[in-house]
Amino acid sequence: MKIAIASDFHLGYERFRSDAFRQAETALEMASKEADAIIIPGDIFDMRNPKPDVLAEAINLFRNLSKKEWRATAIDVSAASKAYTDVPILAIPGTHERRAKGAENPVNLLGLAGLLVDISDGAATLEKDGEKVLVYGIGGVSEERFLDTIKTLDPKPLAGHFSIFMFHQSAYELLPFSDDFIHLEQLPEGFDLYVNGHIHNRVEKKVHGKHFLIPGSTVLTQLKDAEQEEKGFFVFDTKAGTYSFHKIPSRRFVVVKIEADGKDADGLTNDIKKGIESAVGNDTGIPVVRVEISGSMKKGVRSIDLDAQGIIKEHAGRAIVEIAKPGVEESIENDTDVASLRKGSLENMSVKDYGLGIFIEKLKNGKYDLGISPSELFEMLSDEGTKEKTVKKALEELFSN
Ligand SMILES: [Mn+2]
Repeated sequence: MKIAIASDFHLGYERFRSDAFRQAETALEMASKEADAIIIPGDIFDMRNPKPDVLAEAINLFRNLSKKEWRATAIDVSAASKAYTDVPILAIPGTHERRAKGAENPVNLLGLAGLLVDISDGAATLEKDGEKVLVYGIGGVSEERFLDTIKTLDPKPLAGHFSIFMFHQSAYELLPFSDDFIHLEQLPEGFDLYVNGHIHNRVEKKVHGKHFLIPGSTVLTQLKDAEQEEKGFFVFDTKAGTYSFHKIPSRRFVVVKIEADGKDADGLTNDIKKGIESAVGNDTGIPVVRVEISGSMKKGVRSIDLDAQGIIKEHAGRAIVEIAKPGVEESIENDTDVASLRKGSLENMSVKDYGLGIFIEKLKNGKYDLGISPSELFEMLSDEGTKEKTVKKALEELFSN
C-alpha cells in the first residue's frame, strides 16, 4: 500500500493565509493521486478555535478530497472519537489544535462531519486488496505528559498488519534543550514506521531500526534557516519498505547573510540589494527574503543610518524582505536602565510594565526576529516557577512549532 504523509498545513495562519490553503490543497491533491491513503500527523489548523471561514476552507478542502475514488478503506476504528466515514484519510490534532480533555477540537469536527477519521488515542486499519495497515495515533499533548500518555495507552503493533505509530511532539534528538522531550528510543517498540508532525522542516531518521519520518509543514511559518528547503509530503510504500519525498509548489524562503564589517551605510545598502536580487533571481512567486547582517559597520556609523524600510519598499511586489539590523553601538548602559526604572516607578508605572518597555525596546534594537512577539516572550519569562523551567518553556515555544 502506498501511504502519503502530509503535515502541519496551519490553515488560517494569518501571515500567509492563502499560501496555507493553496499549498495544503496542492499537497492533498497530489497525494490522492500518488497514494492509496493519507495520514496527517497534526496541525491541520493553525488554531484551536478557527473562525467559521477557516473551518469552511477546511471543510471544502476535505469534502473534495473525501469524494475521490479511493483504493483503500479505513476499517476497525477504535479511538477516542467514533468514525463516520471509511475514507482512508487518518488524522490527529496537533499542539495548535489541542484543547482540554473532552473538549471538541477542529480536527475532531472534521471527523464528526465524516470528512476524515480522527484516530486520536487509538487506531484504525487501512485495507486494500487484502493488505492491512494499522495506524496508531496520539494527538499532540504537552511535552512532559507524552511519556505518561504512551504508558497509559500502551500502543502496540498488530500481527498480520504493517503497523505505523503516528504522533505530534518534539524529540530530544531533534531539539536537545529540554528534559521534557521524549527520547526517540522511548517510543513504543515493534512498529514498522514512525511518523511525526510538529517540526516544520523535513526529518528522516531511524527509530528502533525502522524509518522515522517528519514531512515538515506545507507552509512557511517560522522563517528559520531550516525552512529554506522545499515543502512537500512523503509517500511510503509498505510492500517495498521505501519512501519518496514529493515537492509541492510553494513560496520560497531565502536567508541572505551579509557581512557589515567596516562598511558605511551606502556600501552596506548596495551589498544588501545585490544579495536580495540574487536571492529573488527569476522567481515570479514573490519569495520571502530575510537579510541577516553580522558584524558592525564602519566606526561612527549607526544602524539607524541604514534605510531598511527604503530597501523593503523598493522590493515590494518582487520579494517580501525582512532585515535584521546589526546591533551596533546601541547598547544602553546599566545605569540608564536603573534610572529609567526609578523614573518609571515615579510615574506610577508598574516596574513590570516599565521592564516590559525596556525589554521590547532592547529586542527591537537587537537582532531579535523569532516567531513570537516580545511581549508574549516577556510574559512567558516572568511566569511563576523556577528560572530553569521558565526558560525551558520559553525555548520550547520559540523553537518547536
Ligand atoms: Mn505545526
